[in-house]
Amino acid sequence: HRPRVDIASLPSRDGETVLLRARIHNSRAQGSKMVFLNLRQRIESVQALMIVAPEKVSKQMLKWAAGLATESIVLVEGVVKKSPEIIKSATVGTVEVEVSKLFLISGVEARLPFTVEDADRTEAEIEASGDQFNRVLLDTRLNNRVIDLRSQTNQAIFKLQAALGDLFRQFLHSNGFIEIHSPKLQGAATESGASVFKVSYFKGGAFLAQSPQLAKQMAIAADFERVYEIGPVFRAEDSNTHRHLTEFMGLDLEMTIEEHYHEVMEMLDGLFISIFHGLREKYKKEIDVVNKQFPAEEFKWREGPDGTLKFSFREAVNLLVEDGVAREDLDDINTENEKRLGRIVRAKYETDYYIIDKFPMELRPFYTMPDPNDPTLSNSYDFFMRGEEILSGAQRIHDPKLLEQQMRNKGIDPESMKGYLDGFRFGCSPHGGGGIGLERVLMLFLKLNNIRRASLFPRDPKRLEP
Ligand code: ATP
Ligand code: AMO
Repeated sequence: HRPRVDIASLPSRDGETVLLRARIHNSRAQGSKMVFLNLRQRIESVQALMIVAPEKVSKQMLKWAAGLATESIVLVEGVVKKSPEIIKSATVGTVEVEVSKLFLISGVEARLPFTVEDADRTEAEIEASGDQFNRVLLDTRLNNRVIDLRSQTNQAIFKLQAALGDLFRQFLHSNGFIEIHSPKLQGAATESGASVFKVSYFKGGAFLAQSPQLAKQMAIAADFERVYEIGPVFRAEDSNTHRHLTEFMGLDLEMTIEEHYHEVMEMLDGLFISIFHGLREKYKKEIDVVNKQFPAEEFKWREGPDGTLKFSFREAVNLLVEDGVAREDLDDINTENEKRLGRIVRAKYETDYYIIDKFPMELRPFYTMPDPNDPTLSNSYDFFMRGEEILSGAQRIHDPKLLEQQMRNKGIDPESMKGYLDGFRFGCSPHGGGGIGLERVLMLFLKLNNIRRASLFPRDPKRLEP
């Protein structure tokens, strides 16, 4: 028994007889004596050649192999040979495999809704083909997600998604954070009552957590000092947009503050910079694969003496006013103006990544710390990529009396959050944190244009399957 090898290793195996398991990406018979099988493993593929030869490959065997359905999984034994001509295409590499044996591991019983080749086709190729039916629409992809996910683009996207989570963990571990797991079944809403899913819970009801907000603050009250969580977040928002999901992956963290809430902002900034570097440096191959289908200007961020661009909410409003937006429309910055701001910032400061600080208090949740110098403002911040929000965070109120008062101001009954409030009544360090949407960061880093492409099996107001 030979060990099975990966397609990626074939260029270094010239002349070897190998065994590999792969899918038939496509096949093409040439007369009755030869068949080309394009074999695929994740983002790798190789051309296999089967030729009728006495004692080795019979005519019947060739006919049977040529008739195997696209997407069948086969086990192939063959000799690796440097391709006679080096064909410059991502799907045909520098070596080919001359097949001596072929076994069917798993066949395809149903008719494919589209092929993986279709799923990977670029806009340029579709335009060139002159056939718009060659384009696989997003809904068709999501309805048949298993086939869609086999595409090179998706294999790369989800490798990058995993890398993002990994880089998040690595950075926080090296800064003394510990991972926590907070309950997703809750007795009360945390962010705002309007966007919470209610589920039946024995004789009463429960809510699905809209964020680990209360739990991560309670972990601080319990002296964990620095905590993070990667977990699902549920939002009952009927937002049918390119950037809202009803369930997404929240990357949350919370930490104590020594002197100033900017310590938290700096930690979060360091986190993003290390994620951007990690992705660009260790996953170039995957980024290039995605860029083929989703061409994008390279994501830009600033480093060096100036560091990440930071400005206040008021300065953000001024930038928009200078650009012609009416000041009356800027009590809050809506999605359209957020994007406009992204374009202004890119043109003026050459960055796709920036931080807005000091949001008006009335725009932020009850647990946000007011600015001690101006209580209409808050010690809070949002982080942006390409003009869209990826993180929201703040210093939190740790004084139980002020917290109760803010709850009442926002129409929340403090009795409904007694366990949380107790944490502060028993004493709690000054602290702050932030929450990041994993799919948003991935979508914006790669410029995928739709958050659903960054979610394995996306959930939105109209989709609960597959
Ligand atoms: P977060 O919820 O994290 O603050 P967000 O970007 O979702 O992040 P929200 O304030 O919840 O911010 O979202 C409201 C923004 O999304 C608004 O700017 C609004 O214009 C836009 N939005 C929400 N729902 C819809 C919708 N159904 N159609 C168009 N835009 C929407
Ligand atoms: P917020 O509600 O702003 O803050 O959420 C934090 C981040 O989560 C992402 N996000 C979403 N992603 C996909 N679909 C959605 N419907 C959606 N809503 C939000 C965004 C956003 O920046 N408790 C605070 C965080 C904190 O203060 O620590 C919170 O949940 O990227």
